[in-house]
Amino acid sequence: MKPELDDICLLAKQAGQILSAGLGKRHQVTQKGLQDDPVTEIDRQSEQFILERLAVLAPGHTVLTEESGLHNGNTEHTWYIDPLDGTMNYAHDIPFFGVSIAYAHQNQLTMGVIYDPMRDECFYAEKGKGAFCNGRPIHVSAETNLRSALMSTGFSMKLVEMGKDNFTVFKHFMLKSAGVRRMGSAALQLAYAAAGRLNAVWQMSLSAWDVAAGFVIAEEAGAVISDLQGGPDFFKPPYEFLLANKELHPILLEELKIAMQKSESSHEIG
Ligand code: 2AM
Ligand code: CA
Repeated sequence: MKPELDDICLLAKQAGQILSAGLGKRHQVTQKGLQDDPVTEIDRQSEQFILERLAVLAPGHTVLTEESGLHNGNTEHTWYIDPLDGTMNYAHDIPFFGVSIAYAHQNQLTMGVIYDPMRDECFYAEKGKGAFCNGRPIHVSAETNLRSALMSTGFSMKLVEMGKDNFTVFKHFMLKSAGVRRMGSAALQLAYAAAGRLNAVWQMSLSAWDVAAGFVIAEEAGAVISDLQGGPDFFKPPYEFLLANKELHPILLEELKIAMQKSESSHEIG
């Protein structure tokens, strides 16, 4: 049995209240290996709460969470949980972070919820039923001109480890678009693209829990998502993707190819 979307929205909101209640307090910030991958006690409290509720709402399902990893269960039903997306912002009292919860049935992402507790905005979607924010339908933007497009991306130390270079691509799009944001919450940037606030997003390396809910919501809002070569296999490691409306997506893909060639040739010189 799968839970209702309303139940998942309520769960994300309750977890979000744990985050907002803890904001501004002193946190025990520890690093999970890489220097830009912090975790606080609030990440763990939010995750514990979600796991306890899911055990009731979705007993026996498989759950993958950021902080405690894989909880084996029925593989027909899989949940992807980020209990606090944007931990670096959170640990610095920057009020831009959220909770991200996604559900996949037979390995197909079918429900996604992203909740921003600071603005009380709940973004949600179920496959085939449209995307919404607080009850209002949301859509990707209609922007077709790269020069006017506001974009967003992220950088992670993992990229350095993987020998990938997002700086060349970042510079390329900075010069060609209306600007590129680095918002610090991968999930909320996807929700913002779904709501038409951002015109495009690309990332070179994330994790399943960062993107699963955002992919469902953005696709239901009309987004075209591909891997960085334009292929359909974007929900798999390293979770690299390009997301935009259907007019802008092919334009960005061409630019991305040019930028990535520049990046490769700069490596050859360097
Ligand atoms: P987090 O806050 O849940 O860790 C910041 O650039 C965004 O990328 C955040 O959504 C953050 O998620 C995610 N992020 C940062 N470092 C990461 C890493 N090493 N692996 C996966 N996601 C990461
Ligand atoms: Ca997190």
